[in-house]
Amino acid sequence: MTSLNKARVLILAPVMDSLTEKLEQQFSVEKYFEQDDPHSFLANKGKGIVGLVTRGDFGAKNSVLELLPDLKVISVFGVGTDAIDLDYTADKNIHVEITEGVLTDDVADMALALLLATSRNICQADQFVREGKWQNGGFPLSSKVSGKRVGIFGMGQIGQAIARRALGFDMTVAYASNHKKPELPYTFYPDVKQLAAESDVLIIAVSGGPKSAGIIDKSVFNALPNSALVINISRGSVINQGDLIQALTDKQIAGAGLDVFAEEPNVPQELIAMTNVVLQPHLGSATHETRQAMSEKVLSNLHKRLD
Ligand code: 8YV
Repeated sequence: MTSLNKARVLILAPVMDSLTEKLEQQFSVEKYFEQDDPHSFLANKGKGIVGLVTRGDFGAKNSVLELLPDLKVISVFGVGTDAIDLDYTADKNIHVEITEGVLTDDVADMALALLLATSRNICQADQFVREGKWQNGGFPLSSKVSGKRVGIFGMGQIGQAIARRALGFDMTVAYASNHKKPELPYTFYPDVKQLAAESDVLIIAVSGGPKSAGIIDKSVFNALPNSALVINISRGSVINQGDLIQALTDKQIAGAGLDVFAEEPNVPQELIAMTNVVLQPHLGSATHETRQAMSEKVLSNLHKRLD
């Protein structure tokens, strides 16, 4: 295909270089984020763009989509569609495709890594050794993970992968979600507060977006035991971040492991100052293998709708 008859695709936010290269080979690519005046660029050249590539955390604003009258597909590098108005895209017949399936394991692994790191004080103990403090005595005891009760909020693919891993640690698994999944052998609670009351660890694995925004608030932190840990690998928006900071400050919960935040990449100073909190810069799916698989899926999802 010559560049003249290649489908026109807009990259909204930077993605991996190797993916950008492949997109440039297979499509006629324009980059929104490199434009001096992105609005005028789209107002002049938006017509004829049929594919859009964006990241799960970045999404696509309606103000951008309105300038793409011929758009057929948004290919998301990720599984989150919370930053896309799905009513709008449905109304305009724009397909929204995600990198489903390929990042489940990594995100579930991250949930367990955060759980282990938080319970067993892995980061603090690493620091202790590096700072030469071991010479002066041992490190304080931590909390056991195996055998504890894990409550998983959200039982989609990622929630189920976390549950399978937790079983490997002899944990008791319960969950809260919109619907009971009768095929799963775990205890179901229709309400996350009930789940919290019965959990030593609460792992947030629900999708982001308006329906889940701020659900994990002070009423949930009140319901959790004071020894509980909260792990979030989903979206920062699901937790009321102010309530979380208060619950940690008041020792209503024992610690938190967070891969996602309300306003990334900004992390509140209060969380940074807490030693019982493990922080990650949204790395759930960030392995070579998975990012490669996600890239391939972004490309195949575009071809599925544009060829
Ligand atoms: C990615 C994500 O980190 O899948 C998602 O929705 O948030 C993550 O897997 C993100 O899309 C890439 O920046």
